[in-house]
Amino acid sequence: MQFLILTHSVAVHLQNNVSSIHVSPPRLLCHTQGFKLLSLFRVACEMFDLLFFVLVAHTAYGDVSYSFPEEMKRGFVIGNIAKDLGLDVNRLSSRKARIDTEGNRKQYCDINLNTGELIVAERIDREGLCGKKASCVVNHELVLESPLELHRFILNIEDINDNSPQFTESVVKFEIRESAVKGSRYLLDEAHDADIARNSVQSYTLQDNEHFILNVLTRENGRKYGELVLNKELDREQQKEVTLILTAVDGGTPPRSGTVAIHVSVLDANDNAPVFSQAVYKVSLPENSPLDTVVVTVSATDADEGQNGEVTYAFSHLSEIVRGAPMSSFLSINGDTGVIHAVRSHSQRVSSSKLRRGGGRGNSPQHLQL
Ligand SMILES: [Ca+2]
Ligand SMILES: [Ca+2]
Ligand SMILES: [Ca+2]
Ligand SMILES: [Ca+2]
Repeated sequence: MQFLILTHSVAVHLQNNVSSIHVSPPRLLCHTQGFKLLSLFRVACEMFDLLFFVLVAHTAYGDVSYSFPEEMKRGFVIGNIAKDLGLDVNRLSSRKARIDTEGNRKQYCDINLNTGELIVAERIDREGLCGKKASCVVNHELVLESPLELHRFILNIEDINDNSPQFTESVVKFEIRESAVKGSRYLLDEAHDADIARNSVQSYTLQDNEHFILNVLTRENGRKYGELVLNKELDREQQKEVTLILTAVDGGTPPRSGTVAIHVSVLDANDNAPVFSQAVYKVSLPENSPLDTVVVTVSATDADEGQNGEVTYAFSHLSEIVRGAPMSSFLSINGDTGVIHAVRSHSQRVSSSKLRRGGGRGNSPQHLQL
């Protein structure tokens, strides 16, 4: 048996998705000559060979990776790749050192042949390159000639907080009935931030206001969103609209934020009864007033909206007997205008007549005492 020294064998080493292909330095191979070895010895010999092969590939070149932030200017020094790979800086030019990319990918860095430094050649936008991926890795190769050497290396692009949280719309509209109870919840749009991890949306804040508080929730994927919670009931008659500003904040240093306006239109509920302009209308009528004399015009208003605020007039409980006849037989009211007429001369003999019972649209009517 003898050990032979072989040169320029090609070694390939794969580890952690990083590969380094190079012409290996001289390595020892277990070789037989002149006599037959026992098979056991041969196996041992081959194992030794394999172990040595991997060891050399790993320690002579290893895998080089560089981490640096996105958006660095051209010329930014990433690291000294010649030094890191143990290459002779003085021979970089003569060996035509150059950076190659895999496939058609853009070349993001270059090598300074005088210093061996790896420099940024092209602006790198992490969001454009990797989107929401947790790690953003770009593979490049350093190629040298005479003899041919090829070193793969990794650029690990770190996120910077260069995007603000944004809402899809600038204004979000809600219609909430004033009868909504305290604790009612209204889902809010999520804000998006193109950055990742801490640099993406971390929290929301709601402008201080009388009616709503904000509840911030986290989805299974870790994304945060909010909901409005009614904390004090609305009153359309007091305030028809509520405008709030919702702010999304990321966790960068310094933090960035984005806002959306929330417009709440308060819808009506029939929570007001008509109210007469006077609690009591006192009218004096001459005894012989003719028919259709206008006795009085009553007026009531209702603070609600639409049908809930429409007022109609009618008598109720006019059963009091006056001069042997019910009070209702003396008076009639126009349901729309509130004008009350005398329906008979007060000098006439009283007879019974029917009057409508009082009523208003919507909720219970208010009654008027004449
Ligand atoms: Ca970014
Ligand atoms: Ca951000
Ligand atoms: Ca009403
Ligand atoms: Ca109302």
